Amino acid sequence: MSFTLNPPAYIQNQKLIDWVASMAELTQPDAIHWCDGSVEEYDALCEELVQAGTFKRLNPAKRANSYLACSDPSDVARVEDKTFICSEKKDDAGPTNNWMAPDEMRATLKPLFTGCMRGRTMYVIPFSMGPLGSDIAHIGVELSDSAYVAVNMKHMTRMGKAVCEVLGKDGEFVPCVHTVGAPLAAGEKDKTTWPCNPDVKYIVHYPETREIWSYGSGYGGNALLGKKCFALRIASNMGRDQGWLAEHMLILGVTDPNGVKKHVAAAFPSACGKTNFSMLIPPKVGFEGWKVTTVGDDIAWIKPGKDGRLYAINPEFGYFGVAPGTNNESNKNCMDSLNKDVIFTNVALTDDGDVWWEGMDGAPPAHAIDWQGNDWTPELGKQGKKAAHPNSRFTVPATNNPAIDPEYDNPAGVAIDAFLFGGRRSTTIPLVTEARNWTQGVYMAATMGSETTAAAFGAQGVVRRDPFAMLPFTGYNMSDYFAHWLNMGEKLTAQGAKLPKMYYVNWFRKNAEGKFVWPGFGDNMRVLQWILSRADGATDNGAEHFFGISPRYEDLNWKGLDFTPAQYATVTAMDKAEWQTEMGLHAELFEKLKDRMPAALEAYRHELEAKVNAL
Ligand code: TSX
Ligand code: MN
Repeated sequence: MSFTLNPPAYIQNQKLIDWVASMAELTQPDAIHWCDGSVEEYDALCEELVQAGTFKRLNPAKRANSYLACSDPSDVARVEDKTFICSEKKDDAGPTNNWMAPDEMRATLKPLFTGCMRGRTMYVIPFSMGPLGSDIAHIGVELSDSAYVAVNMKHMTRMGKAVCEVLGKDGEFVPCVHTVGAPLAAGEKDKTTWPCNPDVKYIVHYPETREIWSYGSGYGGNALLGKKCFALRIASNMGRDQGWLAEHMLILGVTDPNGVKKHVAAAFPSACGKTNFSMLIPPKVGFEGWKVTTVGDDIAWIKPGKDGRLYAINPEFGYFGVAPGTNNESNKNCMDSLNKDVIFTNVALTDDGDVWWEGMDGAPPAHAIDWQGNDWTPELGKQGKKAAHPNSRFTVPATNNPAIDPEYDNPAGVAIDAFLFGGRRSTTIPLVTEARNWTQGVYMAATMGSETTAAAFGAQGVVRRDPFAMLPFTGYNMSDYFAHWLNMGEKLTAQGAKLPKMYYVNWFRKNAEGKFVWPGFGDNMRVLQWILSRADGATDNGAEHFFGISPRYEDLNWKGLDFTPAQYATVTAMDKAEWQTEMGLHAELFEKLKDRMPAALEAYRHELEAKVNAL
């Protein structure tokens, strides 16, 4: 080998050292860089990326300590059709995942990974998902030949030396190997500022051996392996085996004027405004003294405590959020988080060295460089040409959020009082419904659907089922995942624990003219207030219907908002014909998942169907 392994003295874990040695032998990098997670290291790597042309340094007077990277046009999103769950048995991956036998996948990947890091540096990136040393947290180590990945991992996770100290001599870690899949011949230089493999991509998970192998992409969830790959796909397997939950949920805290604080965890499919909801600012009028704080915007790891309550941590340390549509109206706290220390990917560059994206406040700039390096003007914008890619992103530490929850780094997590589930539905699903019990809540989450928005992802306005917002992220059989949720409920109930209540919400009902009726955003606080009153034991502020319990008009706080009972009727109406269609779609989903579908859910589906038909 042309390099020396040379691990720093603070790395005491022989298993880690041996694994890095064997992976270096396989991938044959020119050098190995053990990331310590320091600011000096971050600055040096960013400078290297600037020199390589991958990063543009933004104008420090506009965006302090911030950079813009623009990717290869072929490498702009997660690649779900190249994402595999390689369990020994196909049925354990289930009908919603791509599957290949582990032996076959290993044979496929072996030649691809052999020499894949030639001409590049292998970064050894130790990271903790969750507060250091928390007994809900877990450690991973990512090997990557991308400095872009290393600096993004510093924002997105707790990364570096301190993690190695927690790992100690015999701590366990999830091994994650990532390559852009673009080895260089001796003396060859990159011809592009975003090396990747436009033709071959694999995002591979071995759930039984808890390994992640990623080939060919440098983007987001394909490359920052702590996030979707570890914290959801592998962790969902760990949670099933160990009795906890790895969920695609935001976590927020709500403090009332008396200083009483509660916490909710909420699962929404993509394009429903999860990050916005996690940073919600309550209306000024009617909610004096109320405060919402962010624990996390994307992922929750949730574990029963000794008292039987469910405690949640955010395994991440930063936000990797979609830029377009983010502005001071939709998410002021997020905009304020983005004033410094940001890595932007695939947004537009303005002439004064700042960034811009569609849906930012104010008028668009008269001229910008679009994410592909071309001149852009508002005129081109009117013709439909986007300055920022619709999936363009910001990466920023969560500590930049002015509304970060004081408990965000508490190793014990926060106790969850309510679970929210919700998709984007222009019809059928009312504003908010409380499930009468755990099973009915699991059914609501399991049958959750959302209307597609981005034309890039197929037809618009079609309802796609996305159980628990976990369709792309459950690392095992989806029906087994439902069973795990039911089991958790049963186990905790048997221990005498009081389970969080579950709610199905929908901010996206439209009227006959196709206009959104519910104001959404900060006004969702009105729904949250009702939910928390229920979680607190209120029982006389709702009306029963076939699907659950919803607030009557007079049960919500309308102070400061002009919203009529007629408008309320449009966002809460439940139509028999619509629900018959809905039940038909539930039946389709259950047919697909029938092999291991828990009987309790199938029984409840029949019960619900009968109630709908009797309306
Ligand atoms: O994030 C959203 N939330 C949650 C906020 C806490 N969005 C944006 C979704 C795309 C990511 C929403 N869009 C929400 C919402 O509650 N509601 C809507 C629909 C909507 C859009 C615009 C308006 C109202 C509702 N306002 C006007 O038309 C003025
Ligand atoms: Mn997500």
